[in-house]
Amino acid sequence: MATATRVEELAVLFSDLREKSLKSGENVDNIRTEFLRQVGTGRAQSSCFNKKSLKWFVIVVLPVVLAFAGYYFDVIELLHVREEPCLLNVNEIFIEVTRKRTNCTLLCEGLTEIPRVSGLSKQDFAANYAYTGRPVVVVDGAKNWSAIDRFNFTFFKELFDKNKDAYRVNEEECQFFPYRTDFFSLEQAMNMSKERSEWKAEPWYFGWSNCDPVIRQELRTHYQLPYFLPKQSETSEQDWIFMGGPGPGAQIHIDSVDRPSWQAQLSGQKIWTLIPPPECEHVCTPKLATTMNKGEVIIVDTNQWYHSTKVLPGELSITIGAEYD
Ligand SMILES: O=C(O)CCC(=O)C(=O)O
Ligand SMILES: [Fe+2]
Repeated sequence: MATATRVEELAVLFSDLREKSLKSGENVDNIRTEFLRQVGTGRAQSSCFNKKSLKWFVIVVLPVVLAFAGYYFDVIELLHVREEPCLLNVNEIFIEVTRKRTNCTLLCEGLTEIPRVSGLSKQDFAANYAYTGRPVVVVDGAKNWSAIDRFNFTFFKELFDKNKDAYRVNEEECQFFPYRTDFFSLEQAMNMSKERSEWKAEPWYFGWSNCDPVIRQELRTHYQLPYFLPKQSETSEQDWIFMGGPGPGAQIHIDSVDRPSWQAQLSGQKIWTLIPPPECEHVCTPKLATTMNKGEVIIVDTNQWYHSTKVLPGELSITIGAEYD
């Protein structure tokens, strides 16, 4: 069966499953909570089915799916996914099945482009963007942060060289996304050849969340909570850093994290493309895109928008971000 047809069939099957679960009164929150308890919250990672994910898929997730799906669809179809290991990502399947329904009016009605604003007051932010899911770029969001001058590949490498233990902490407690590279860990990525780090060898783009307190403290001396976020707005303990040169960044995906996020562009330029969830297709503009320049902050609810990124020619793109309350 052609890959595209298989993907379409699976999309229909999962969409069906989701609808039927909802209609039969199943509590999506429970499925979601159980799923997140088993695998940990996180951004969708572009990994394929591997031995580990297959193990928990078979032991934990499959019974849950079977319980809810029952005889609604042919399970064999699902198992076929293994024959083409990169066809679907197990995280993404379950994010889609358990994703909460979106309020499309709030999310995107009348939205034809991502607004670019400056001098955004806390009140304006809270009323129009913070919890509506409406994306916005705050062009002066990271103005005057020393991170803009300080953060580059060498800065991060030296920081980790001084705190080697942080690699272990991050590996055990946080996430690393290699995207299209062959890196399997942050430590390996940070130890790439000088030539490659200077963008003179194979291209790279990767991201990670930081769980190490020493690294966190050092990073936070170079940036603040964006000024338009309420003071009590708890910025997550985990900072997310995405770094890489011109070319593809994150492929299109949707996340299952607890809260919406902000992300500041500290170096280079990156295009964000946002696609509304399928249930909002009749209300939303089909695709929104914006170019992030140095010093700008984007607000996106990555749980509601499918999103992808692409670095423009020029400087290395470096961003930092976090979830907010
Ligand atoms: O910045 C990127 O390239 C991807 C960011 C992302 O996927 C996220 O923040 O959820
Ligand atoms: Fe994401």
